[in-house]
Amino acid sequence: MDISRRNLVRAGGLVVAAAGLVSGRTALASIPEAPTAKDAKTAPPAFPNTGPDYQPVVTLNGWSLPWRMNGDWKEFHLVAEPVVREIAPGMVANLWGYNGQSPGPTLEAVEGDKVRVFVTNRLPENTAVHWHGQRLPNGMDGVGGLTQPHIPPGKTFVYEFQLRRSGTFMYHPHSDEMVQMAMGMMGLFIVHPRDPAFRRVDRDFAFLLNAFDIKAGARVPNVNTMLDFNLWCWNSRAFPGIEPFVVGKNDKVRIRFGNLTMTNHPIHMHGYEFKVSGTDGGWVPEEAAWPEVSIDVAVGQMRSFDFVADEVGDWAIHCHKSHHTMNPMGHAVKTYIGVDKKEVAKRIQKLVPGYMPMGSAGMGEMGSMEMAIPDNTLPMMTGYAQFGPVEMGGMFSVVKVREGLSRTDYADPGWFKHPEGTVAFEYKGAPMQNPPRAERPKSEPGFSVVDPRTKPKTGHDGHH
Ligand SMILES: [Cu+2]
Repeated sequence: MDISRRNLVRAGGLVVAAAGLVSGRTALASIPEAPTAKDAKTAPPAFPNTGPDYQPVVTLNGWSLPWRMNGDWKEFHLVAEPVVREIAPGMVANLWGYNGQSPGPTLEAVEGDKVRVFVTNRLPENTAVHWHGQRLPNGMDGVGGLTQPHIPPGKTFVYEFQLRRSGTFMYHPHSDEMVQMAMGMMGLFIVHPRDPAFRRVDRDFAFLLNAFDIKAGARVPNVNTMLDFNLWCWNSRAFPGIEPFVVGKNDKVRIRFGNLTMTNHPIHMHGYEFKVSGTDGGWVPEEAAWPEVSIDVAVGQMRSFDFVADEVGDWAIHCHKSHHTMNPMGHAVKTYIGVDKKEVAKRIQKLVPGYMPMGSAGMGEMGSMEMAIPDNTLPMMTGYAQFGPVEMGGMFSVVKVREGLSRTDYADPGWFKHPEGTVAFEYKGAPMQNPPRAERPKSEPGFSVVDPRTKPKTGHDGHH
């Protein structure tokens, strides 16, 4: 992660000499620096070196914005601007975001903090920033036209409020919202509890769900799309571009996510039951946190769940809507399961390079097919792991739980080494008694249709 900055300390704030309570406008002689990120790697957690202790979040394929202290105000600077974002290797998109990336950087602060956020508008149109879920004075709520004038291009506005409760929040425009969110403008706002021991975990991950409609070969999202998106993303990344969740065995883990797409997403994690610990309305009391293996997150909602990572392995985590674990190429094809199209496909491919029939045994074979696709798009399902193609795209990643990781080690540990005898294996014993239909002799009696009228009464069919 390349975060350009001159005088900001990565893990904390530069303390500016200004004592006592700074009352709003009087101390705004200078504007804080606005660091930018140039790539989509996951930044390591930014541990605080001033103020109360907390376990910082790890933003998937993202980063947290450094701040500076000005008196007792924590100052951040967001710059709304056009950005170029890699969605996954092989595809970049021209989006709008903040500080060089979409989503913008994660803001992290502590319950009770006074935060001052400078927002500079480098877009070609007005914007405004809404602090989704926060308790704040109405005039700081960021609804352009309703609670404040829109921020015109070239201008900087200042938001000031005290963080009244801890939890998982987000920020997004409330100004030409349909266009600006479709272009990728959004970010996470994590407020940590004042008491560092409260519901503390060892690893705390966060991401936003977002979706784009970018035609093959194009780079700019279609902002008028209502439902038919073709890129289902976590933090503007699609599998295999989404980094894994790297976790140490027996770590307490929290995963937080918010949904800024136009549909709901049942987020499913393999290998564990987890407890739903928070919504954007706040913490679910520990005794009321309910167990799940999938939790649906509706549009505009945030959810967090907690678990103890006591099972090592490579555990899939994904949206359970199967079309949301797919990338763009190939959705327009017809269904031909059961039809052998190999020969005809070869002939069509001579005329139409890149022609792709849907698999005649399913679509799985597409995952391993070397297929010429147009520039700047992604194959429908892709991603390789140690046993072959994963046949997934979109909203999919892997929770990699390993023994012996240091507390701050988030580096991808590679694929899980399964203990001997713990991987599903091919049966090589005696052949089955009822072989698959294709292998059955035509004369096999078990094949004949039983006429229900002549079926003998068994006495167990429930009527007399
Ligand atoms: Cu989904």
